[in-house]
Parts: sequence; C-alpha cells; structure tokens
Amino acid sequence: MPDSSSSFPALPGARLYGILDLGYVQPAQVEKMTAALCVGGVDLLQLRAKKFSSQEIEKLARLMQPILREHGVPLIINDHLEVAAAIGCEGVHVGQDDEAVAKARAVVGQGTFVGKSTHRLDQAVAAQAEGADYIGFGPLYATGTKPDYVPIGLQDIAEVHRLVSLPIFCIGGVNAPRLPEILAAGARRVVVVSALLLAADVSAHAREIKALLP
Ligand code: 3NM
Repeated sequence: MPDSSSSFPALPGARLYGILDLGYVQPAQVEKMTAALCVGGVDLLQLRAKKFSSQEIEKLARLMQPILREHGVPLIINDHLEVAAAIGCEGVHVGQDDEAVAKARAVVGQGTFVGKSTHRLDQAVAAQAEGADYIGFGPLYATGTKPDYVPIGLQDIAEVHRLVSLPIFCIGGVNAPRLPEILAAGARRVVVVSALLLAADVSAHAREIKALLP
C-alpha cells in the first residue's frame, strides 16, 4: 500500500516513532532523553507514563515541548486526553480499552491526530473505520514494556498493510538486530521503546535504527 495522504503532514513520512516511557526514564532525565531522541532522528515522540498523575504528566510534557518544537518532532500524549487538550500537543494515542477515536477527537480537537493501538487484523481495520490517523500494530515480540500482551509475530504484517491504508507502526520488542526480519515481513514504520531508552548512546542508536528503515 503506498503512503496514504493525511491531514497531518508529519505522519506519512514518519518512520521511527519513539516513546519516552517513564517506566524507563526518571522524570529528572526527561529533557535530556527528549533531546537525545530528537538528535538521533525520531520522527514522532510519545510521552507514556502509566503510573503518573495528569498533573505530573502535563508538567513533563511542557518540559518536552520546546525541545520537540526546536527539532520539529510532534509530541503525542498517551491516554491523557485532557493533558493533550490543555497543552495543545500534536497527537494523542489511545489503546483498545481507552476512549474511542471519535471521543478522543472531541476532547483534543480536529487539529490533533489520534493514533490507536491494535493487536489483530480486525482491530486494525476497525481503527481505520473508526477514523484513527495512524495505528500501532503489535506486540510483534514479547516485551517487558507491555508484559501482559501475547506477541502476535510477524505473519500478519503484510496483510495489515494490504487492509489498512493508514500509517502503520509495528511495535513490541523491535530492536536493531530484529529489524531486517521485521522489514522483510512488510513493515515500513516502527516504534522502538526500550531498545532506544536503554541504549548506551541513545542518539547514536536511534541514528543506527533510522538508517535501516526505508
Ligand atoms: N504497545 P518495546 S507493545 C507500548 O502492541 C507498547 O500495542 C504495544 O516497547 C502494542 O519497544 C508496546 O520496549 C511496548 O518492546 C513497546
């Protein structure tokens, strides 16, 4: 499927999507990590903070915003629609159990893109029908970042690209050694979390992964 057109110009060209997950990064390191990921070339960056209050997330997101703006990298807030609306970030991301896409859009407004996690082909097709602007598809492999999810493997990657014209970001256990087989299975875009956040040199590792992407 060719790159879809999108009302959000940052999405069709995006290849490497980073997530600043506070399960791996201390709040005091958020600015430094944001800068390192941007310098390394992430195209999108999500703030994911499962155990933090909305107030804490808003504070950290506001610290990230000027750094991201300087690098032209959109900020995506996981789940916390009210935080996204308050800070006016570029995107929000919702899961299967979170608010529907239409509800999310009603909270954040038409100018904010809405992404959705999907874990099966039917969910991917449904997310497109529901009006999502991009989807995550995974977890491809077992991952400590989302430990309760059963990995879906690589076998549906080609099919999801046939069925869904939105940008599709393959996620879950993605790292540099696995990228060749993930790309060979038909992926064009990936989300990388722990492999980037735990790298000895985050920027260099992001650059290395980016160089492997189409
Ligand atoms: N969502 P890592 S997998 C946040 O399949 C997340 O929806 C997933 O982290 C999904 O790169 C995942 O460390 C974790 O495996 C990705």
